[in-house]
Parts: sequence; structure tokens; C-alpha cells
Amino acid sequence: MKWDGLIHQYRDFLPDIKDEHIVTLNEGHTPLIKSEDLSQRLGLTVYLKYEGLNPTGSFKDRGMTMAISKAKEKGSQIVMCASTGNTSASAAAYSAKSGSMRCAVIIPDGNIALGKLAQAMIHKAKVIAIKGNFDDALNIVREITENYPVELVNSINPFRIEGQKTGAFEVCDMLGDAPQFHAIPVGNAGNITAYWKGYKEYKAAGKSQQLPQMLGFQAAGAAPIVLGKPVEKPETLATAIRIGNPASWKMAEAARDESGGLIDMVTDDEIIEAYKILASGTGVFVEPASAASVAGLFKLQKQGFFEQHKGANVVCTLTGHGLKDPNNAINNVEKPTVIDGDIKSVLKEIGL
Ligand code: AN7
Repeated sequence: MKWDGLIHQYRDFLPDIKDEHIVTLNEGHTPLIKSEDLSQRLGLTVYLKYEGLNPTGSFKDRGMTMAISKAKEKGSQIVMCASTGNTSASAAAYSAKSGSMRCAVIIPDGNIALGKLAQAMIHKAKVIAIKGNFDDALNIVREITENYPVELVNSINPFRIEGQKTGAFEVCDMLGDAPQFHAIPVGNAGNITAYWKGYKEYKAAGKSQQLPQMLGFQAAGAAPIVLGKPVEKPETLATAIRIGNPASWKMAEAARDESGGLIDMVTDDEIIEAYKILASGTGVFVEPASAASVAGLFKLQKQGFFEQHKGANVVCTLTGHGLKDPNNAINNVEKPTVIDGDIKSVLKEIGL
């Protein structure tokens, strides 16, 4: 199958853009993996939309191809974003691919995963670390992009949402219809907004028959939508979703309410448990924020939420690759023991 990236694939559903302006790394077409282990544990039929397999290792590439292409069409020379890491990695890579744009990113110092920082830097973005959190960084970026000829590529940029909604199209295309439930982590709330928009548009076009209930999950230390008020000092080890005042707050609530779904929160312990179960039981390595969707399903299952829905299809968006954040993995496993380098010692260690 020929795959030239999601703009070419889903052009009829996306803003107009000429071929010459399209900036693509052939993102999208990520696998929808059936998890027998999670299906059995949850009494559901669980599919994992593994967005870690996008070119920069996260779902952000879907929105970034659209936003950077539109910036190129406009003749922008500089793009800018605030980021907990993945947006900056993606913006940096797509700016590099554009061949004409520079990229500046503002990140919260000390709170972005190592892999993401490495990506932004190797793609030659101007990386600015501030003493503050994501919400502070986004305020600065908003102010600068309003007053200078700089293109904002956070998900407030509507082209980001447009690109990201293709995740829902792919789920429907691969599954034959929308699932009954769609579980997704919520940080700045762009992705839940995008998926819901995608599901609605696909159904309206006759490409799918049903709409899912959207199940969004925030980290307990950074759960403004669940608490109904901004969180001044968000804290979670899932640094990707360490966000206290999401830009797409209202639209996330609309996705929740229109779909008859919910937005709940999961603790860091629950996130890490789901993170380990995904890796050891299904063979899928994600970053902690991504595991929030699976942690949320476990929480709901314990509460009896799925009692009436045995075997129902549920799709979890696994937003980012585990290799983004190797420190979290290493801190949560037993370190290998160092032994003598002879066969006898190795056999003993394996238990043979
Ligand atoms: C792995 O990169 O906000 O609710 O600045 O990286 O659409 O914000 C990242 C968010 C989930 C939350 N999972 O998505 C950023 C940033 C991962 C993420 C989210 C993010 P939104």
C-alpha cells in the first residue's frame, strides 16, 4: 500500500493545501494492536492505537504535518510552541523537513523526558527552558505569537486539531466502525477534542455507523477538568500531561458530554502499574502519560462501569513511545544482576 502521509490519505476531510506546501514525514497509519492480555483482564475487546510509531514517536506528528504545511503556505519563517516535550520534538522535526522554517520551543526546565529534549535539540530547534511549568510557557508563547511574525503550533492552532482528528479516521478504517469506547489521556486536551471531531465527521460522511463514548483520563496531580478548576502547581511523573490549565478545556468537556463519556483521573501509581502491564503483558512500550488511558480502564472496571458492556470494543490511544522516557522505565524495574561471564553462572541465573 502506498502511504504518503495523512494529508494525502485524508485530503477530502482536511483543509485545502497544495502539494508543494505539504511538509510530511509520512506520519500516520499507525498500528491498531489487539491486546489479548488487556481484553482478558478487563472483560472487553481492547485495541491499542500505538501512536508511538509515528516518525517522532508521538501522536503530535498528525497535527504537526498540517500546522507546519499551513505555516509554509503562509510563508512563515519561524514557528514556536510551548511543550511538555512531544510537541517540541515534533515541531522541531517538521521545521527541519520544511527546509525553510526555524523553530523555537519553550519547555519547563527539569520536567521534560530525556528523549524528547534530545529530539528537539538534534533537529536544531532553539530550545528555551524556563523556570516555570507548561502553563507559564504557553502564556509566553501566546503573547509572543500574537505580537510578532511567529506562527504558533500548539494545539490552539486549529490546523493541529484538524491533523490529529485523522487518528479517529484510521481507527474506523481499521476496525470497520468506531468502537463503543475510546480511552485517551488528557493534558492540554487537544487530542480528545480532535478524536471526537474526527469520529463525528466520519459518521456524518457515512464512513462509520456509530460514535464512541469518550473516556478521558488526567493524572491525579494535574486534573483541572476533573476538579473543575485550574491546578496551579500540577505534579505527576507523567510529565507529558503535567498541565494545570488546558487550552482546549471547553472542547474536551464538549467531547465528554456529547459522547456520553467521562473525564476522570488516575494516580501516578495506577499509571505506572498500567505502564508495566502494557509492556510485560502485551509487548507494547509507551511513555507513562500514554498508560493513563489503560490505567483509567482498570479504574472504571473496578467500579463496575463495564458490567453491562462485556466484550465491547474499546480503543486506547497510546500517545507516545516508551523510549521517549527511558529513566521512568529503568526506575520501575529490577536492575540486571552482574555475574561472572561464564556459562555455569549464566545457566544458574536463568534457573536451568
Ligand atoms: C504522550 O507536548 O502537551 O491532551 O506539549 O505528549 O492533546 O495535550 C503533550 C501532551 C498525552 C496529552 N500523551 O495530549 C506537549 C503536550 C502524550 C503527550 C498528551 C501529551 P493533549
